[in-house]
Amino acid sequence: MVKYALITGASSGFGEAISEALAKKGFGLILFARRLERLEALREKLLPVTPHVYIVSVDVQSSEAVRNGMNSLDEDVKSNIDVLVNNAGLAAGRASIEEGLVLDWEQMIDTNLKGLLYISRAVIPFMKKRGGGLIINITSIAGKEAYSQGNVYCATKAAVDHLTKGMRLDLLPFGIKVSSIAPGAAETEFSLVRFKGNEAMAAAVYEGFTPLNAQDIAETVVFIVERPVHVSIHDVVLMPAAQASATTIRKH
Ligand code: NDP
Ligand code: 8X3
Repeated sequence: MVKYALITGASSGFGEAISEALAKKGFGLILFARRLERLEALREKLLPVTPHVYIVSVDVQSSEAVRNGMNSLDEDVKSNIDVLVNNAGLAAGRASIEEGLVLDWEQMIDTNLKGLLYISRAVIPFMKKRGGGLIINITSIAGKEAYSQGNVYCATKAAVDHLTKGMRLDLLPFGIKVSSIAPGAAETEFSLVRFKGNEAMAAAVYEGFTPLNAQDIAETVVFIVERPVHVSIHDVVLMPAAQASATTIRKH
């Protein structure tokens, strides 16, 4: 029987790298993101590794879209979800609290926090039924430390950090392990999204030091997934060697 990993935000960055890494470890994949053409390209790329790839265009901000996405999957696929990676997320803008755009706030809260809740609520009953599973929430160093003009993004990630602890308590009786990974600066499409397509501003974030890359996070996911049943990794803070805190970076 194929075991499945459901990965949100699989169309780019960490999610794409995690999908590839888990496929190589023998998992079937259920991949959620809004951009279907990206998911189609990833499924094509993964075909030599596994034929068991289900792609669904889902905007996790909508509880109805999440429900429909789950309903579109065969029962025997949903019933074998062993790993859920709650990765979909974004920072929208960087502004002082009184100047932030309400639409940006809503998108971050609806995606990073509420989206993660909707997905978890949809998947957990299947894990309960099969008697176990593993949930990995992608948080951030921004959830451990607030930084200037990061306010709402930092708050959503701090909320997910705390939510991870609550989920772990609630899911303990069902043998479902809950982990989080809090990365520091990693070069993906994250900054391009944050700065709304401004390539120069995005590139400036990673100038003068070596940031993490998506592969670093994927390898950490694989490490957590491969622990024996009796071991649970609660939280990993994964930083570039050049970054000592959210805002302290040694540049060369
Ligand atoms: P990317 O922008 O490269 O990837 C983000 C992914 O999230 C995309 O696949 C995107 O897919 C998906 N996504 C965004 N909004 C939605 C939505 N409403 N519904 C479904 N999917 C959505 O960034 P990263 O890979 O870097 O980010 C992944 C996670 O890691 C995020 O939660 C981010 O906050 C976190 N993180 C990133 C760090 C970094 O420095 N890069 C550091 C710490 C944490 P699509 O647009 O197709 O929907
Ligand atoms: C992404 C890393 O430091 O830009 O979560 O917030 S940071």
